[in-house]
Amino acid sequence: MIRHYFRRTFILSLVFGMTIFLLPGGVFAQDVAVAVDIKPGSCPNPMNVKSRGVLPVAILGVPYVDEANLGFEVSTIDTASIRLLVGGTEVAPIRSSFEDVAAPYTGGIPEEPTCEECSESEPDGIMDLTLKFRTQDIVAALSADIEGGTIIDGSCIVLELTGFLTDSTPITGQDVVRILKKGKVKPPKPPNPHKPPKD
Ligand SMILES: [Ca+2]
Repeated sequence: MIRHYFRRTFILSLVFGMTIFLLPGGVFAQDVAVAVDIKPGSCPNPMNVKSRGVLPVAILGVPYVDEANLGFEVSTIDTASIRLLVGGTEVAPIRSSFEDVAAPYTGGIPEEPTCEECSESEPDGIMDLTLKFRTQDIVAALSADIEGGTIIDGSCIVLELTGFLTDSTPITGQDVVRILKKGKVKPPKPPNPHKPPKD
C-alpha cells in the first residue's frame, strides 16, 4: 500500500494549514490528515476498470505514542460523511465497517510517489474503518474527468478521500491506484452444447 501518512501529514499541514474551518460551536479546526489505504494488504493497488465489484478502502487507526502523538481513533469518524473525490465527482461508499485490516506505514516516502511505493502490512491491533466503493462508480467519475473519457492502462491515479469526524472536524487523505484494463475479467461461460439441459 502507498503509505503517505507521515509525508501527507507534513504536506497537508502546509496545504491545509491555511484552511481554517469554523465549527458550529465557534471552535476553529484544521483538517485532520488520515492514513488512507486502498486495497489493504495488497501492494500495489490495481483497479480493474472492467470490474463489476467493489474497491476496498480503509482509513487506518493510528496507535497512541505519547502526548505529542496522540494517534487516531477511527471511531471518531462520521462514516456517513466519507466520500472519494474523483475529479469533480464525489463518490460515496456503498457500505462500511470497523475492522482491523492493516497498519499505517512509518517509512520514508519519496517526493514523487508512484504506484510502487507501498508495502504489505498486517493488522496491528488498532481498529480501522473499512469502506467499499463500487468500482464502476469510480470509473464513471474518472471517465468524466478525463478528456475524451479514455482511462489509460497502467496509469497511476491519486484518489482523495474526504469526510468529517463526529465533531465536524474535516478529514482528508489519499492513496494511489494503478489502472488495469486487462486480465482477470472472466467472460461469462458459453453454454455447453454437449451437456443435456436440466429437467
Ligand atoms: Ca489497524
